[in-house]
Amino acid sequence: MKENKGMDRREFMKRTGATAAMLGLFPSVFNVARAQAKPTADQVIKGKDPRLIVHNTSTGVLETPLELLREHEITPKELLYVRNNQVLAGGKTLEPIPLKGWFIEIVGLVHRPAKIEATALKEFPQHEVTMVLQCSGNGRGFFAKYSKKTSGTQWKHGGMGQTVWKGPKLKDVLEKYKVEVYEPAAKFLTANGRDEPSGKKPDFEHSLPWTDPYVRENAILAIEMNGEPIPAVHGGPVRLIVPGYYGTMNVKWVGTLRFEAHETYNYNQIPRYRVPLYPVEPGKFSKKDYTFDNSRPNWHQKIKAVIFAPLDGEKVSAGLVRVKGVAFNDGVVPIEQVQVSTDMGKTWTTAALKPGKSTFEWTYFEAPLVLKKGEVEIWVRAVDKLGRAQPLDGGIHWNPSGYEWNGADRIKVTVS
Ligand SMILES: Nc1nc2c(c(=O)[nH]1)N[C@H]1C(S)=C(S)[C@@H](COP(=O)(O)O)O[C@H]1N2
Ligand SMILES: [Mo]
Repeated sequence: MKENKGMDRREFMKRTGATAAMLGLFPSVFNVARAQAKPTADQVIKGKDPRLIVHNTSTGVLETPLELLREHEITPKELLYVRNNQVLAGGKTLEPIPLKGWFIEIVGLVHRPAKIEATALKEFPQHEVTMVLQCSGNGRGFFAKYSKKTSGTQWKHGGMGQTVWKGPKLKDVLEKYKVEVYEPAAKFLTANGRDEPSGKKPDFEHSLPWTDPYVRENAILAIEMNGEPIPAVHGGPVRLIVPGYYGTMNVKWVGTLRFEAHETYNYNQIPRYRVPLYPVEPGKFSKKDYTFDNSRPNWHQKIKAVIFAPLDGEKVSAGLVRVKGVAFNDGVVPIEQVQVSTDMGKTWTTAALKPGKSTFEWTYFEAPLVLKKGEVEIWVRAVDKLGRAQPLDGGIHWNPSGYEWNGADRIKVTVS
């Protein structure tokens, strides 16, 4: 289905304003309308909270400010960030899309290709997972602060949320329909949604490693989010969910699943959504330098901690200050420790942890600190049970598109 792109509100105001001015009609009225025309989140995606940050009005890219994100253990659909590279026709709403009439094709290196109507997914045992959904561009804006600015949406920390997904496991569906994936030839699972690019850009799709047990065992063909049919904008009626993988790999509006020997050559798999395998000099290495051998896709999420309180720039009273936030990784092992420093990393205090029910969830941390008057920097970093930690200077992982930011979180507060 091709999306009828339509004009966004600002464009509309500009054009009608221009036409009106040309004709000499009520120019003052149109000028007022033009000044007020920056659309709010609810005008970009129907049902969203107007307090979300609007990054892109045409496809719909919305960020959740931390002061709203921290209010909920499960991010409500009205507050969850949105990242659309392209949109399903009629998909810019929180309303659901019916399962009936929605088909998923399973093709490629398989013995029996299958075409399944989404209604059949309800008949399988249902698996529910609570997990962090995070854009691999989340935190991209910090590369500008610690290294060199990169292209792309300058996300702060709000390109993430905690979500609950439910549906049958992909492996159960494959078994029931006797699909029989040819192994070991089939090394990648490529998912393509029914959304289509509006312009000349290549279609959005991604390949995941079928050799990874976290894909084979945990992949879900989700039909519910947060206990309801998936809102259209979040990929309903069926979304591929792979806990622990970056949001981009959780392909929305799933229409086709292909088993293949090679990663897709699609523009969104290479050079987009990749990072170099070795450190590169900021500004010297560019997107066109990526090959399949010198880079990898945004698959497993890197370990990260984000401070929810106090917030950057906040004024706090001297004395006891509770530093709070969340830490998470790819869910392969639990978070082992979250450490907090107020002396630029010379000494560290260990925070108390409250893990989630599964390793794919946020682990909450809290550290009581005694702060003296003045400007104070608070640094936080997480370490997991595999010893994977956050770099104190996240800028060391600079990459041309600014993916996978995971530097120690550093905020400044004024203590008075
Ligand atoms: N079909 C499709 N799936 C997609 C995308 C898309 O544009 N089309 N965007 C991806 C990206 S980059 C992210 S971060 C997440 C965002 O999910 P959300 O909008 O539900 O928060 O969806 C991913 N899945
Ligand atoms: Mo993303």
